Amino acid sequence: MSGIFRPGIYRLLSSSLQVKLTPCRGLADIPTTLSSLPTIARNYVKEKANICQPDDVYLCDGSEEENKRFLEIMRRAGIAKPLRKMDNCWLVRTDPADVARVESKTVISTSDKRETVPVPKEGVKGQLGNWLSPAELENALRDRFPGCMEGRTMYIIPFSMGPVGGPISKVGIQVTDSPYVVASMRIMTRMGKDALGAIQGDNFVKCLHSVGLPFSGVSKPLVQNWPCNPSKILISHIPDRNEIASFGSGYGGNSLLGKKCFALRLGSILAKREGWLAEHMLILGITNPQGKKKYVAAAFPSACGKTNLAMMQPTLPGYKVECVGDDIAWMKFDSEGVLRAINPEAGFFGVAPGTCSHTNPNAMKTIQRNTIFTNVAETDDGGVFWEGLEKEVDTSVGVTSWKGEMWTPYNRILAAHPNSRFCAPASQCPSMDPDWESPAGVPISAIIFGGRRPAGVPLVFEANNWRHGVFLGAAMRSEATAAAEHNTKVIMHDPFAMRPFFGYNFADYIDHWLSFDEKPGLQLPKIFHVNWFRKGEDGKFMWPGFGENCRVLDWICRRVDNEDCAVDSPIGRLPKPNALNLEGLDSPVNVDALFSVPVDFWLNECKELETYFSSQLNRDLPPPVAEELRHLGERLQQNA
Ligand code: GTP
Ligand code: SPV
Ligand code: MN
Repeated sequence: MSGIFRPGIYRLLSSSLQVKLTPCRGLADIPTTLSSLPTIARNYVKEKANICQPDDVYLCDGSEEENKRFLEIMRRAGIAKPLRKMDNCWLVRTDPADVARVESKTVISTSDKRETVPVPKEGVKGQLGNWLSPAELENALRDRFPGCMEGRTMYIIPFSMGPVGGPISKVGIQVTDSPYVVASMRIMTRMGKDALGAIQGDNFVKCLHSVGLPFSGVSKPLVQNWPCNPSKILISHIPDRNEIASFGSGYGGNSLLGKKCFALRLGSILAKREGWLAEHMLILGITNPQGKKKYVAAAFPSACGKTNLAMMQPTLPGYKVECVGDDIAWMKFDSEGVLRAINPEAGFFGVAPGTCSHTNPNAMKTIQRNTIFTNVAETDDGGVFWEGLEKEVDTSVGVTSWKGEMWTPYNRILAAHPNSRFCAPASQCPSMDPDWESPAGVPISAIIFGGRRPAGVPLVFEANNWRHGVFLGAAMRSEATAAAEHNTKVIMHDPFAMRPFFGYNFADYIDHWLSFDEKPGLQLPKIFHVNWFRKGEDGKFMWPGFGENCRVLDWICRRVDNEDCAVDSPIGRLPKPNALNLEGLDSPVNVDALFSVPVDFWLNECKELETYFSSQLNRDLPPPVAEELRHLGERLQQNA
C-alpha cells in the first residue's frame, strides 16, 4: 500500500525512532520514543503516520502529568475551557454538525456480505448494519486518510478494555489527531504504560482516528473551535484485520474507538468466535435487606436509562445497589457454568440532560471533579447546566447555551444539546461495586431487556425460558433518542439494544444466543423485559422510575430465587397481584393500567414483528424465533 501514499515523515523512519514534538503544538521539548512499542505495533503506527502525515507523533504514557499538558494544550487552543467552580472539570463544545453517533456512516467490511448483514427481502433496505466491500472501503479510506493529519500531532494511545491482563480483557492501540479523544480515552479506558505492557505480537485491536481536517485544509473558521469533517464521516470496521478506521468526527461513539467500535462491534465478533457475549448492557449488584446479593445485566437502547439504573439509589429501605458498569458488558460462562461479566470500560460517557440530584445523585457526585463535559451549558460562575438542573443550579448568574448563546428560562432555546454528555472516571462513583474491577467478572443471575415504550408494554414481565427470552431480545423496540441521527418519537426496532452495534449478521447473533440453551451444565440467567416509560392518557409517565425501579429489581431477584410471585400471561410472566412491593411510594400508581396487556395492541405488535423479521431477516431468520412469535400470537388469540 505504501506506494500509493506520499513518502513517510523521515523522523519516524529514522533508526532511533526518536520523535521530537514541535514547540508550537505545546508539548515543547518533550521527546517521545516509539522504541518501547513492540514491533507489530510500531509498524502499525509507522504505516498510519506514513499515510496521515502528522507533524509529530507522541506516545501517551497515561500519566497525570501528561494529562495536565493535554488539557493545557486544549485550553490554549480554545478547545476546552476549565470550569472554575469545579475541580479539574472541563467544558468542550462541538461543531453542531458533530453531536452524536452517525449510524448511516458506520460500516463493516468483509469479503462475504452475508457474514455481516442479513439478506433482506427483495426491494427492502436492510436496517441491521451497513456492509462495504473491501475494495469500496479501500477507496473510501484512500479518499480520506492520506495527509489528513498534516499540521497536527498524532497521539498513540495504548489501552486495555477491562482490567489490564485480565482473562476477559483485551488490548488496543488507537492513533488519533484529537487531544480531546486522548483525554477522554484516558477516562474511559485503562490507558498508557500498563496497557502497553500487555500488548504482545498482534494481540491488539488497531484503531485509527482522525478528525479529518488537516491544518492547511482549514479554509474557514472552525465552528466552536471544533475540527471535524461532517460530510466525510466514515466509521469503518475491518474484522479480518482487527482494525477500525474512523474519519471526520470527534464525537463519543464515533471517536472513542474502544467503546462501540471495539467493545461492541469487533467485540461481538470475537465473542461469537470464542463462545462468549459482548453486549450493550449495564451491570449492577443488588443486595436485599437480608444481605443476599445478586448481579444483573440489562440492555436498553442508547439514552434509555442504563446509566441511571446502574447508579440508582434505591428507595426501598434496606436495599443496596452497586454499579459495575453502565454501558457495556463482556460476559463469559466459567468452568462452573456461571455467567461472569466484566465492564470493559473505566469511565462513564453519560447523557447529561435529565441527570440531577433527585434522579441520579450518584452521577451528580461522580461528575464534580476530573470530568469532561461536552455540549452542556455553562453558568457565568463557572459551573454547568442542562435541562433537568433547573431546581439545583442558580441560573440567575447567567447561562450560556451549548451553542454559546445567552440562555434564559424563557427564551425557548435548549441550554444543553439533548445528547450532551459527561465523561467521568468510574472510580469516582460513590456506588461502585467492590468487585467492579475483578478481572474474572461478577456472576450474573438475570438479564433484563427494555426500551421506551409509551404504550402497551407492562412495567415488567419474565420470559418463560431462555429461548423465549432470546425472542424478547430480538423483538425489542424503542422510541428513538438523540444518541444518533434518528428523528425522535419514532418507535424503532432495536433488537438486544444492539442494532447500531452488531459486528456480524444479526441472524447468526440470535443463533449464538440460542446456542447456550443446548450447552449442558450452564446456569442460564433468567430473562426479563422492563419498561419505565409507559404513559397514561394524560401523556405522563405512569411509573416514577429512577430509584423506584429497585421495586422491579426486587421482584426480579425473588423470581431468580423461584419465589411463587408470578402469574402467566400471553406475553410472559407478570407479577402476581400485590407481589410488586409498592409500600411507601410517594404517589399511588395505577397498577392495573401499568400491567395491562391489551390484546389488540399485542396482536398488532405480532404483525409488526412478523413484517420486520420477514423483511429484514427473511430466510436468515432462525426458526426458533419464528416459532416463538407464532406461539405468542396463539396465546393472544386464546385470550382475545
Ligand atoms: P447511553 O449512554 O446513550 O447508552 O444512554 P443510557 O441508556 O445510559 O441512558 P441514561 O441512563 O443516560 O438515560 C437517558 C435519559 O433517560 C435521561 O434523560 C434520563 O433522565 C432518562 N431516564 C433514565 N431512567 C429513567 C426512568 O426510570 N424513568 C424516566 N422517566 N426517565 C428515565
Ligand atoms: C450510546 O449511544 O449508546 C452511547 C453514547 O453510549 S456513544 O458513546 O456516543 O455511543
Ligand atoms: Mn450506550
